[in-house]
Amino acid sequence: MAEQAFIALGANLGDRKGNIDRAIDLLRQVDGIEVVRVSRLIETAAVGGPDGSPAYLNGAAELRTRLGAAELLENLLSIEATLGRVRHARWEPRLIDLDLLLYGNQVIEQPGLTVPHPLMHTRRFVLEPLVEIAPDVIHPILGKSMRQLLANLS
Ligand code: A4P
Ligand code: MG
Repeated sequence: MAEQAFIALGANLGDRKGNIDRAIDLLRQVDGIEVVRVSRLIETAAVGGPDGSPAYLNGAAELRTRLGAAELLENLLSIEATLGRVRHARWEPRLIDLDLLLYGNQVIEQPGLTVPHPLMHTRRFVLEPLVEIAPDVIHPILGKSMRQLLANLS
């Protein structure tokens, strides 16, 4: 019994496209994760973070997975570490950022894991790629489709 999940991919340091491609390759190698579809990558100005943060490449991917949400996030964090990400400050530039956006229609609130991702509906850099692969998927708390959420960002 597999669950459909969506993740966000972002990078604003180093070989941004290379980092994202490697993250997707590593995801494909995880037993219990199938990468169904990856959006195009778009270049976006950094939102928040230190002054002068470089532009991001952002994308989204659809997964099917037998892993639970917490286990899936652990895999995302471990792929970030494999790619050399070191955490210092919130929203600082990073080689790779993998966020769990949606896990089926589940609402999860536990230490270290909030799903849907709490800021996803406010961010164009998340919604634009997501709408390309999941326009009609409904946000389980807001009850709106990804397409509607994007349209609501004036
Ligand atoms: N965590 C809890 N829920 C989740 C979830 N659903 N997905 C915890 C991923 N992680 C989740 O994240 C901190 C902790 O959140 C994780 O250890 C995990 O246990 P982090 O990735 O270390 O911190 P962060 O990414 O700096 O902070 P945060 O709040 O995740 O920020 P965002 O939302 O990832 O934003 N501008 C552009 N243009 N493009 C971007 O991609 N990204 C950010 C970071 C800022 N500005 C950006 C972009
Ligand atoms: Mg993050």
